[in-house]
Amino acid sequence: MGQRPGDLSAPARLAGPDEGIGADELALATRNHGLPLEALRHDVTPPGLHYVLTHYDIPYVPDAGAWRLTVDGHVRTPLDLSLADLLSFPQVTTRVTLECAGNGRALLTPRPVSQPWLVEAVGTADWTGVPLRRLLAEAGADPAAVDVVFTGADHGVERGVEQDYQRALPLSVATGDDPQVLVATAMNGAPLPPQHGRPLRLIVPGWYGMAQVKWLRSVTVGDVPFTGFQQSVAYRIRRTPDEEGEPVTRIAPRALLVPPGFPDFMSRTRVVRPGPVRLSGRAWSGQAPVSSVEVSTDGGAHWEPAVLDPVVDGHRWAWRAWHHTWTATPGEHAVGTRASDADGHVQPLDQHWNRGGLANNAVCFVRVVCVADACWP
Ligand SMILES: Nc1nc2c(c(=O)[nH]1)N[C@H]1C(S)=C(S)[C@@H](COP(=O)(O)O)O[C@H]1N2
Ligand SMILES: [Mo]
Repeated sequence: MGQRPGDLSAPARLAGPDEGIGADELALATRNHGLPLEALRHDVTPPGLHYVLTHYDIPYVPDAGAWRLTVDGHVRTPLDLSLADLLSFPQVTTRVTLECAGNGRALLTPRPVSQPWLVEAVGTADWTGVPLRRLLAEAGADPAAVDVVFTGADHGVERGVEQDYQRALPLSVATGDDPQVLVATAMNGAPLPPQHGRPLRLIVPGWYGMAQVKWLRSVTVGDVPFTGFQQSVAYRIRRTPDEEGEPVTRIAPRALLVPPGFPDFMSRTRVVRPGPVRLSGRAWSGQAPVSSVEVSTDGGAHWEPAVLDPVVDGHRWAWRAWHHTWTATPGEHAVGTRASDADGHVQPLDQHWNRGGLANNAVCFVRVVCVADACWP
């Protein structure tokens, strides 16, 4: 008997009580990098600093001109489009904060063994492309259809299932205008870089990363619910292995801090001087607009309101800046922030643990040591 792809995958598992990050997790972490948190200072994340997550390999696309995007399934007229065809439609640019649903996973106890994100799986870009609803209207999607399935050009095996990366959206979301879903061909005014989906990707503002299908090659309108691996096995909130679980959809609120002062190389502990320290950062939610940000410098015992900057130029799907002045006193401090949104969602202090380590938006604290003077050996 030959080996089958299914034999290659280890089953999903949780790390043991004192089990450190394994070589398998490290291999994923070096491929899938986060946003260096000091880059939270930028409204739009500079090239190369946006987080990256790719399940399999980044496809090699030497000639974007040869790429085809098909729109088929339950449609009146199937489409077969080149990049040039897509660029002939009216283009829309939307500033969007993307966050991986696994952000915060490695902070959970027990830790689900997977891409071990701390809190840095986030970034903001200006995405330009054709509204998906325009393409679905052009093809004449059946209004009675259920799901629209998006297929990427990347291929792999995951937990024993060989697959193309595929995700679906309900037809109402795919054709909706709040948010307006884009088939994006540009990131920050330039063609998409290979790691972000060259030459085409889906952008679903407000939804977690798994919905943002990169290297998009087909859009298929279906009359039955999509049950592919990334929809019905992965990306579901489950506490036990056997339950059906809730699907992961929109981004829960989160605020993050630009690490104050300067870091210790290994521990990343921050060092500040006594006196006023300007704390700043970003906050976002895909569920409703962010309504407030609070800051604690004592590990969550007391909270003070931060100043939340206005939404910039109508960019409602992008993170917002906040700031707060803290008077630091010598000693050790645990500095954290939490966001609330207009629908009453507040970042929890306790983890909402689930087996996939998904949508963990628990507040996290940064260790800050305040010392009066430099005193180096
Ligand atoms: N084709 C394809 N699209 C994909 C993925 C993938 O592995 N293959 N990963 C998804 C996940 S889980 C995330 S978090 C986002 C990351 O987008 P980025 O790398 O541009 O930040 O892409 C999504 N789109
Ligand atoms: Mo992700």
